[in-house]
Amino acid sequence: MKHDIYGMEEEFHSKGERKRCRKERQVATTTDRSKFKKTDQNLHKKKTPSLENLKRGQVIAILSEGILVDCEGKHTLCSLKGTLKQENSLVKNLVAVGDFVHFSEGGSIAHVEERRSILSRADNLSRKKEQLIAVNVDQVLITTALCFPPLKPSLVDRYIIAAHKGNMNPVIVINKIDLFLEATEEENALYLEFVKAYGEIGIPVICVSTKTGEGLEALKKIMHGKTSVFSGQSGVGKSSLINTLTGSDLNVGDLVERTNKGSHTTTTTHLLHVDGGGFCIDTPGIKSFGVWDLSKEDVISYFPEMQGHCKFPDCSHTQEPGCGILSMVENGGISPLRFASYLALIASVSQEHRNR
Ligand SMILES: Nc1nc2c(ncn2[C@@H]2O[C@H](COP(=O)(O)OP(=O)(O)O)[C@@H](O)[C@H]2O)c(=O)[nH]1
Ligand SMILES: [Mg+2]
Ligand SMILES: [Zn+2]
Repeated sequence: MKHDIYGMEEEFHSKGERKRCRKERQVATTTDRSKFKKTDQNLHKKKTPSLENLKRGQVIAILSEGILVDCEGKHTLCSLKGTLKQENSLVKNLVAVGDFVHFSEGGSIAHVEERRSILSRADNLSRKKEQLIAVNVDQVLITTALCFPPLKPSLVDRYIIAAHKGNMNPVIVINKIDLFLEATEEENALYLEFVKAYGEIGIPVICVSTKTGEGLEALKKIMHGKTSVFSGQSGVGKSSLINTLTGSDLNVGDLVERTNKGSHTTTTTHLLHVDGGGFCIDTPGIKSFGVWDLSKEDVISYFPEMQGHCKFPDCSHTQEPGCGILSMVENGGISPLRFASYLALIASVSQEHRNR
């Protein structure tokens, strides 16, 4: 598996395993009510929602009017039941596209099923809340453009970390490769270096163009039978790609012509069928992407190519003389793009700590 070359799979599972055990213990203690009085037991019973007479469906869009749920092809506009709303204060939105929910005839969601994967980010404003982008997804298609807007490796690395943390595979999609002839020398050099750097760490990179159709078959193949979420900056061509691949009619924005600021044509997240099997999710462009719940110590674990190369136990690998990682960067053994991302992440995580 591609993932293994990256060296993350094993670590990921062991972390997941630990989490699962912890969760099981928690569940065991909260459900062991034997030491409580009978009245207390009855109270507890009332809180557990009964799923009788409820329909099961999947959230396919979050609209301003409500939560759109698909149940065997029939769409129902739903809302969250009051009791659900108070449950978890650390999460900004309790339901996300991809969620399997149980709802009443009138459209009241009483239960959200456990998720197998979660793509989330730190909420823009407070950074103290987790914002769910999409759930129950197999892979994150981290979408970028060769240029317009410029390729941003540090943003790609944040998405890679979020994908691994949330139990999904990252795949990089570079769109607009038809612009190679129009791009500047620097832009093309960055593009070629980028493809090499991520190829070396074992993350699939697919170069495509919705204009010429190049690479679309390879993208289709990787999406086949899976649920994929297209994420990345606004204007890279996520909606254009999805329209081309699914024949849907999502709004496409003209980044340069419409406004100077960059348009945000996609404002809601949508889940769509892929021909021949699978689903894909379009997401709105976001201005900044902060990885949720990432500590300074965690950062290095997402850079497997840097591990085991520094002999100092307390080294930050940012400036220390004699640091093995710094000398590898100097000798070209570690990609300067990846190392720049590492530095940027360490700096932003330290900053967030100070702001707390
Ligand atoms: N040159 C070029 N432009 C593209 C390509 N794909 C999309 N675009 C343009 O990029 C702009 C943004 O596309 P859109 O799909 O709205 O991007 P999104 O914000 O990521 O959903 C639109 O003007 C598209 O026509 C491509 O492969 N090549
Ligand atoms: Mg869009
Ligand atoms: Zn070091």
